[in-house]
Amino acid sequence: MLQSLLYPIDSASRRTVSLNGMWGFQIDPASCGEQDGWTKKLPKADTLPVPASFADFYTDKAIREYCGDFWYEKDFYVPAEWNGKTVAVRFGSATHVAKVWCNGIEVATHEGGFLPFVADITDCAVYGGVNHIAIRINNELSETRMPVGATKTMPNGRKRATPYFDFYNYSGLHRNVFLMAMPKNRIDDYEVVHSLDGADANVSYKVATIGQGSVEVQLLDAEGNCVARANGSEGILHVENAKLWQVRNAYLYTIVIRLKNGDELIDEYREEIGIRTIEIKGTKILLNGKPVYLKGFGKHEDADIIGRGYSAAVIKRDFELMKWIGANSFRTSHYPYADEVYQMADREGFLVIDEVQAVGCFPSLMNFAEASSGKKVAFFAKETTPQLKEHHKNSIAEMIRRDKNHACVIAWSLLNEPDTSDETATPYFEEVFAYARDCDPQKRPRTFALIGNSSPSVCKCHQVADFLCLNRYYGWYILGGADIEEAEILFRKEMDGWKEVEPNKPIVFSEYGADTHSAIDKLPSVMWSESYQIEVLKMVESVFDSYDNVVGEQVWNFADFQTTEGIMRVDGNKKGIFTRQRQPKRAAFHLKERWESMPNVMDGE
Ligand code: CKU
Repeated sequence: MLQSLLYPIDSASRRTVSLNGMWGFQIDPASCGEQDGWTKKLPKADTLPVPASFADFYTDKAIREYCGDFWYEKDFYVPAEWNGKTVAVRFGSATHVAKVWCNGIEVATHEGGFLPFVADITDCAVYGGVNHIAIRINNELSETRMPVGATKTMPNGRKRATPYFDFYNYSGLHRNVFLMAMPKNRIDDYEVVHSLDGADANVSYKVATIGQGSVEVQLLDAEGNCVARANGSEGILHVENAKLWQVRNAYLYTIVIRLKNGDELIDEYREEIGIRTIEIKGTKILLNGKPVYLKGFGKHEDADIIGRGYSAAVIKRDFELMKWIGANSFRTSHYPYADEVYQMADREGFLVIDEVQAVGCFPSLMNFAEASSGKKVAFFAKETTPQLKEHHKNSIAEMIRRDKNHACVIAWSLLNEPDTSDETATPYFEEVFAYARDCDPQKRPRTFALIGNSSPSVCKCHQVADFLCLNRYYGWYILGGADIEEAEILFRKEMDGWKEVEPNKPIVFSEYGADTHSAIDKLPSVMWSESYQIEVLKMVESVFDSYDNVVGEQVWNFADFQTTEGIMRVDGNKKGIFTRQRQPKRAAFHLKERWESMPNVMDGE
């Protein structure tokens, strides 16, 4: 397997072919496929579109809810002239565990359903002929992998995934699949770190290469003019009068990296990058030295029919809605998103809190509900913890390797709503947070989203975070409906507590909101009605506005989304400000008014 997660491109030396489209698909409940030769051909394949989740195409509940091994396969052509190059297939993701064969030969394995991996098929490809790729995926949940959950076996022998998290366990080939050809000696990876020098900027870069050659780097402005150049695998690009990447006002340069042997070009890689700095000072988050206020959403990759599948159309619509409403940020709750989402965020100037799929670190099927009960559990002191931590760290390394050069990524969220009530969590957090710092050349701020019961007096881990992300449901899970006034009192009490415990740390609200059925409205309001959603927003906003250490609000959720069925959910989570079809609820107009009246960059600093 190849380590580099550079996005596939075409250049003077590289070719990329999309393998999206119809693939063969077959479930393998008996896990017999590998020994029965499915690696070469699926015996009874259906055809399914890639990218997409398989669940919502079918009318049969047993397939929608299928848990276990399943296979995808596709034939594709490798041109004769690629002989002598490194040829690989890059899967944008496979949920959750995958093994890949090319022409019957094993070429890759991968764990973690939300990050890319690259199968090297150089040695088993047929050049100038048709090739076959097969991937076996497993979507079972366990406590040794993330997102965390369990898999139970029903009396009829069928397996059922029981997530410890509040989103549907969508599975399949969710993202773009690319066939790529690259030179054997090549650019393997690169990193950039920005600093400002008056009106100028310095972009220090490092390029990792495979094989011999000399490195030349250029920075082009948006018109294609070269504004800085440097030689060597490490160096500094000095940019005079740099046009900075600003929130909702992004300027993108193109970095062009060439690997050469004398005058001969060996490899060329290019990518758009934004120049900006990000740091935390006291209770402020500073972008290019100026305090920013985050306005936006916790999101999901989730839509009708395609499930968690990548759709350029859905992403485009989401960004248009986020721009319309005056948002400037989002959290990739609860997993790293498709590469193309970050590319669009770079272009549109959105601030992204990039979250790894460390969700469900709470031993309960309804973790998000039970956790608020204050029940004492020690999730990070289990027998499974060492294995889970290994997987967690691997996923962090992969996420940062993939996303480190995106200007939009301003912070890493390393866990969502873990159990922080027991001391045994502290060393786990310390290790994982230090590891993320080591992985990131830009040393971005690190955080995790704190569940309701991780209060100032209970939480044993908040000190490791560079800023706090609070998920708070005052007015919904806590004292909803006619009790909302009391909810506000409790909320303010908690905020006073944070002022004492963490007086010098910024707080971002990474979740708040109320389930709202777009068909229900009532005067006066009741819970679940559109009026009540607005009331909850107004109540929590009045609290945000009274504390100057609050530097952001990301409402839960951007849109209604699918969850496991159950008594807590009405065909999914309905906390969307937009419906699942991406149309506004009434609360959207309230947020638009509020957010458009607030500056992206705070005044008076
Ligand atoms: C959301 C206690 C809050 C847990 N949080 C996590 C998120 O994944 C859920 O969808 C709450 C909710 O709506 O309950």
